[in-house]
Amino acid sequence: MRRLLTTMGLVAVLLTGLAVNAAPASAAPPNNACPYYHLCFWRDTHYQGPTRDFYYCGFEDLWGLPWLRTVWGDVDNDTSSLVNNQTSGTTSVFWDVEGGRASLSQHSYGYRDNLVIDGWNDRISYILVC
Ligand SMILES: [Ca+2]
Repeated sequence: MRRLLTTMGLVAVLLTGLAVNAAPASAAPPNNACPYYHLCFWRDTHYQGPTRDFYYCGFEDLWGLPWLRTVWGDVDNDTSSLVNNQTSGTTSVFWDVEGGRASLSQHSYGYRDNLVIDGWNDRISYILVC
């Protein structure tokens, strides 16, 4: 038992050290920011600004697709944060056609609060939902 407690103490110290040295964790979205079974995009980082969400699995071309509740701008090359709250265990894929067809993926449940940090700010043009 004493050995187990010592081991647990060592693990706790190591985890504490990791937490101090790790990069700032991505901030989770507010509750209900993205409904279950949806993939949600925001124009700005940290889930701010106009939004758009995708319910159906499949391919989407974002060119010309307007942000909701705004009078101008479209989703193409403008997404700065996202939440994947699609069916658990699925993965959505995002492409930047201007950037040499690079792709980024995000499993569900998961989120990216700041695509600037990921090197993906305002780059997503095509998506495969789920
Ligand atoms: Ca943006």
